[in-house]
Amino acid sequence: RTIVIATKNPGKAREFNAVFATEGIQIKTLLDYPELPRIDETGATFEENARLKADQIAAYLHLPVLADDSGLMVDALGGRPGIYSARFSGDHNDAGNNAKLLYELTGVPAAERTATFHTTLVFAKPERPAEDLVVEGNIQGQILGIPRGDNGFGYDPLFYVPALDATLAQLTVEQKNQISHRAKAIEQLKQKWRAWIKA
Ligand code: ITT
Ligand code: NA
Repeated sequence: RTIVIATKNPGKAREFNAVFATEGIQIKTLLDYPELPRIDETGATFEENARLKADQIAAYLHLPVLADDSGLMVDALGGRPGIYSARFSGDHNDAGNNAKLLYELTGVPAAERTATFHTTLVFAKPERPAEDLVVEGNIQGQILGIPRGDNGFGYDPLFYVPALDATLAQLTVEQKNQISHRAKAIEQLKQKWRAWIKA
């Protein structure tokens, strides 16, 4: 069985691979299909953006496609960057996005630096596009003033999880996959798949 993950983000690809490898499901990503056109994320919500990615790639490849749209909501920033997390600093660049986040939170005390990381997943089957599956997952944390850890990607070095006394970048991919926003969404998806296969 092959599923295409509609992502060009190697960090996401690594996490999906680590989960699905143990399930006997083979993963491809858009990194395996460099000829596909870019999908413009013009939606107003995570779900709309994930659906844009899933439906367009499923139509191109005629394969089942799972799309991930994720983002960081920082309470002190009124929920920003949210759906604009990938482009927060103006271009799609982790270092720039993290620098922008630190700058915007200058002087905000630790107790007020609470944040939520969110993932929405949309699973689309090319033969039944109206019957896609939508799931989501969240994790609460705090935005540090100084990055910690070298694992993960994106905002992980700044996203501190108090219960673990670690940032997401201080976890192995297996540890992150026990607790993350993305892992929770994937768990929901697996449950829906089970119900769907039985139906
Ligand atoms: P695709 O659309 O190709 O999947 P993307 O990186 O553009 O890749 P998003 O639109 O979901 O993905 O953007 C989310 C932003 O948040 C982007 O800057 C990511 O690097 C970052 N991000 C997503 N998941 C993350 C995670 O688990 N930990 C840290 N940062 C994450
Ligand atoms: Na996005």
